[in-house]
Amino acid sequence: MSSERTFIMIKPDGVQRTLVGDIIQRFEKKGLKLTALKMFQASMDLLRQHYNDLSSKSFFEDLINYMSSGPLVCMVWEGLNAVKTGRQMLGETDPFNSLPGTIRGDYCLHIGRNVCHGSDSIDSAEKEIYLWFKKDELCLWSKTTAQWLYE
Ligand code: IDP
Ligand code: MG
Repeated sequence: MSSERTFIMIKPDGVQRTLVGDIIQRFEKKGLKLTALKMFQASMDLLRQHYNDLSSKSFFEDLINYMSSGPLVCMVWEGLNAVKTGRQMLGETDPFNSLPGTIRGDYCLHIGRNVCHGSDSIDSAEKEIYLWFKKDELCLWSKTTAQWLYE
């Protein structure tokens, strides 16, 4: 069984709009394994590192202000195809293009308030996990239901 991991982060609008429980439940029900979880308000510095590849975009400073405006819920979810599965569950970057049934399709309207982040590749997932978590914040545990999730 693959142990791919992805970094999922509920943004300040997701926290304010009381979507934390629902978003966690979606990942839990899907069958992915939660291996790290923490809530805190990030510095602009950390967010600038996280969104480094977007630093030339016109919306970059607004994005950093938005993301640092309140607490975030940071998570690591593990399982088969975790990265692509996470992206499918999120929907498209612009909620308008996101199908109903996805997180962004169900819960938001505007690209600048799209409630949740998910890594876009295995490489960026590994970088993001170690940007946001210390090694000892990751929990190693076995799911007793694994035999009912994987053949
Ligand atoms: P992603 O979150 O779906 O991976 P990215 O292109 O990596 O999308 O952009 C990161 C975040 O930047 C988006 O989730 C969104 O919050 C914000 N963003 C992206 N494009 C725009 C835009 O055109 N206007 C405002 N905010 C944007
Ligand atoms: Mg992205």
